[in-house]
Amino acid sequence: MSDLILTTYDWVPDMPRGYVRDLRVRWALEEAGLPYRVESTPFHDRGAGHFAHQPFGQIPWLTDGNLSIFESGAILLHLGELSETLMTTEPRGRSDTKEWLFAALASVEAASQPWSFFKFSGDAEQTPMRGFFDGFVEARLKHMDAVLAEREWLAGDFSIADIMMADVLRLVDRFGGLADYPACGAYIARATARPAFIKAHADQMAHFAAADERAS
Ligand SMILES: N[C@@H](CCC(=O)N[C@@H](CS)C(=O)NCC(=O)O)C(=O)O
Repeated sequence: MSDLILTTYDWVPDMPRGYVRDLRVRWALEEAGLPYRVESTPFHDRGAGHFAHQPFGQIPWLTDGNLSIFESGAILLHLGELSETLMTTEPRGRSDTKEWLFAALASVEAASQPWSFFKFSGDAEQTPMRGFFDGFVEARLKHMDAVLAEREWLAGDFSIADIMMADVLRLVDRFGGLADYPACGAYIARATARPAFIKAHADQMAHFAAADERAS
């Protein structure tokens, strides 16, 4: 039996399927060819056992033997330590990978997540706050587009930084937010064409579809 166990919800509503953050972890595990299994925790009834692994009652978390790790960024860093396919051992490339992994979370997702909540909720009212978040995400995308126009992957070879950045940008794309940023769009297209992404995505969809079947 594998030591690596990824935990996700047993079920989620249709809307987030294909975008639930266990996908980042599945993707990395598939890229690295590391053996793992997936376990479920209840979406509706989040007990003390869940909070012991993830203090906000969220998913994903990964256990590796006696280690339990939450936060998708920390999980990807952990997997990067296990596999040169995910993070080079060369110092400059390693530093670049970490830099861009954090940039994906703290600079791009920090802007894109509140923006996507507006889209998600269908709130199209042009309030000052809405305008602020539109400008916030546009400022990040403008610079990401310039960066991605010049390189295939963020830190030399494909890495955990690309898994994170592509997954963050994918959600913006879902709501049509990349129309003016062709290099970002092309980057997502090449990242999501990778067999490891295709498998990870299909596995997540199948996981939640199986929950529907059990309930019917
Ligand atoms: N910063 C966390 C965010 C985790 C997160 O937002 N997970 C979502 C699923 S994609 C979740 O559990 N949502 C349910 C909730 O927040 O109650 C990470 O990257 O792991």
